[in-house]
Amino acid sequence: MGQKQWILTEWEFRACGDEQWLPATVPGTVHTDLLRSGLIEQPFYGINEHGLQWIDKKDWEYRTCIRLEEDWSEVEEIQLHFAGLDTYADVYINQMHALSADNMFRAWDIPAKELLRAGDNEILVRFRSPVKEDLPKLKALGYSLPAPNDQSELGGLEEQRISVFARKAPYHYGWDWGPRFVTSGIWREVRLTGRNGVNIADLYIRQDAVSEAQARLTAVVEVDAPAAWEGTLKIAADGQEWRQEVKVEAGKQTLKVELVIDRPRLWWCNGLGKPELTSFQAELLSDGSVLSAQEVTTGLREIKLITGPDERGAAFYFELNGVNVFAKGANHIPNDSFIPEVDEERYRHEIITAVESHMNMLRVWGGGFYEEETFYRLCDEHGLLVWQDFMFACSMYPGDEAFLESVREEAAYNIRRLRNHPSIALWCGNNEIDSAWAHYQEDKGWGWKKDYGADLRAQLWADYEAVFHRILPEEVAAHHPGMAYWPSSPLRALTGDDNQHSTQVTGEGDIHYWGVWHGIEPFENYNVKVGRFMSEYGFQSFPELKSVMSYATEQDLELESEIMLAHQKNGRGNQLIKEYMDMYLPQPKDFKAFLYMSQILQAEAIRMAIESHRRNKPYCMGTLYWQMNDCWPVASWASMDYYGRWKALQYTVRRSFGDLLLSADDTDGESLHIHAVSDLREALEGELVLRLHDFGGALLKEERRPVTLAADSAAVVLTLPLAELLDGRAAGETVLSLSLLADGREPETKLHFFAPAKEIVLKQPELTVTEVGGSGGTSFTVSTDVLARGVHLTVEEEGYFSDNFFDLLPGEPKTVEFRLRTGGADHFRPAAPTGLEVHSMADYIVEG
Ligand code: BMA
Repeated sequence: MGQKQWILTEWEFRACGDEQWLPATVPGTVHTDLLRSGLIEQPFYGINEHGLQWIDKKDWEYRTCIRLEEDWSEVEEIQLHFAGLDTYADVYINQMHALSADNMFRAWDIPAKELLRAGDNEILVRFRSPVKEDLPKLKALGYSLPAPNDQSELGGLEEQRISVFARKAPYHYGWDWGPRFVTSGIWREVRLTGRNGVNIADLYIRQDAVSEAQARLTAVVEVDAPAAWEGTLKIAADGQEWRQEVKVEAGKQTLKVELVIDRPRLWWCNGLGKPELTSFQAELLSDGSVLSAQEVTTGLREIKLITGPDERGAAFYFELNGVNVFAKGANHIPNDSFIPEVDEERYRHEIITAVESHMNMLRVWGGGFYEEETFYRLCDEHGLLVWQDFMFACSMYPGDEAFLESVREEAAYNIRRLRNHPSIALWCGNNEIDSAWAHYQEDKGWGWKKDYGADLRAQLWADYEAVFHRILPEEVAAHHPGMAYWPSSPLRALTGDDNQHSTQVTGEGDIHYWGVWHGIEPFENYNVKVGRFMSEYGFQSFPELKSVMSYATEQDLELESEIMLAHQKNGRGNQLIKEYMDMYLPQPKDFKAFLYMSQILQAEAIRMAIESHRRNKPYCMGTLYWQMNDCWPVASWASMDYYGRWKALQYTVRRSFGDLLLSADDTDGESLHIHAVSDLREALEGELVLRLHDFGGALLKEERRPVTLAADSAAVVLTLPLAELLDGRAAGETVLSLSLLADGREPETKLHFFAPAKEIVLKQPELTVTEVGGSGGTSFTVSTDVLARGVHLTVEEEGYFSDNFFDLLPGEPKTVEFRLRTGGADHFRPAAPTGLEVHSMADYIVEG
């Protein structure tokens, strides 16, 4: 076959104008190269971020030397491929200018045959400072564009917010959970490819109609031929084969082969079935020999976004292979400020954490970047649907021709790169811009419009429409036909003439509800502010002490210390956590206890939200909390911190996202309503067991009731008047334990308290942890003598327990298993941990 390939990994770098070259890592960034050369301090430590802002004001250059043997000269075509350049880069091959790049989000190809020679060749990539490059654009525009998350002051640029001019990851400029590190560098692979003869440039398995009975597909094969060619195109999958005699002209062209597969193995998302994958091979054959071949792996499935008016507003939900999906998941942000640092293991950790938390969807949010191949492959393999934003968030963007053309290229490139992934469920134009600008309602939005006169307003909206109502949907239709496009999240309707404010909830479209947190509304509002699809809502907490100590010292351990404020990017964040804690929880005894209590608080907030969203199925058909992960160690909305350590919230999510959910609600003050939610595809017969206890474990009452849960349902299965249930007992001294028992299933359990945590008097429990015989030291039974809340098991190893941060009653011991983060392919493996300790809320709060 006529193809050879060389991945270029040996590079050096320096600041332009410096003498000395230093070793570089490619893929990588300037910041991490400076760190490895010992020239800067660890960027995430303390307030080092502030001292590293000079890096983005300099130009940097990278070079490599490649020695081409004689045989390369026989190659007809040589291509130098940059999978990603961040961002304003010029490439020189043997001092000859070969490329100017200006968009981080796309790949660049250089036809290099004429520029290379046998022997040594120098490739030099020069990056212009993104700050110096874009300041003149702001000046030329004559007015500024809103970009509230751009931390320009921290970057030494005062009010000059230039992030919107660069097609570069928005969060690099800072966000309300992220530091400002405006990177430069060769952030994805560089490849030299030599080719002879006809070649398959791209293979796309278009899914035209897929059902249990049959999959009708089209193999769309892009062929690049140096000269006219005739031969056979063969497609093979799952033991089936399709052959077509083809004739191509010189140049690029697209060939299509129709494929029909009967009774296909369907791809299902987590919870609904197995995520079956199918590989397709395409070959160009001439007299029986293979001239060029490509393989793609996809999953056969039909995914639809159902929107449009219904009797209660406008629907918004996903249908997979004809089955309605209640979306359970989170918003994903980049896993690092320095993207190339994220290896496969870290991606696996995130994706397996999502799967272990019973999620079926992640949203790749629009302020980050179009994720790496590894991310989507893992989502495919583990049955996670991906809501994919285009990379635009919380800002207005320029609309000049060059910008629009760059956006079009970027969109086409990424749609084509990702379209074979069965996980991709939706292309969404942007994050929150439609609602922030609120074009059709003077008094709505984030107040941006008032800074502009009528003409500029019209201009900015026209620029918005060009990208989000024209270019992006056109590119999706052209390259990923049949896939849904939604212009902005949140949005009420596709018309683009309506929007909302984030503390209001309507019966239409998808919703970001930030009344709790940004709007300082009480947690109880989660019970009533429920929309058709909750694509964002969230509450912050601190990471655990071990993670905090990666950026702070003992003396920094204070809520308002310089370091704690530097690692809290949402202005009032630390104060807000404290205010809400004062409302809902007992007082923590010190700052270390505050860290733990902040996690309990966050978990309680999001538990309430998730339960409320799920109780409201099918009115509400999705719940994606903000946010799954972090890009550095920080206090944020994440459920798992930068180091992948599960916060209390991750465990709560794991408990709250199962196929079956029990949820007890007594907010009307009169009755206790017990809801049962089932995401199962068949009905379930079971028994509901209710046990009323005091906190010393005495059983006050027990009741058993048969229950039937319809397939895919949410219903109140029992309502009990509170007065009768409590029978004169104090609400703050009584707890109800609920279990749903069904054959062949682990019981679904839940404790319901009748009073807020703050009003419950906790006694110091005696917690006993015993190893489960025969478990090889991996499993433990935890029991207590009095009610223990937020029982927290810690060990030295990284990993997670099958449950943690749970409430425990005397007489109802709990068995948990430790699962080690192995670093290998068997990501979480049951293992015997060391240094096991157990604590509970009583250890962390001020007594009495
Ligand atoms: C939403 C997100 C992010 C932000 C988060 C928390 O607005 O889309 O922009 O980080 O809320 O404020």
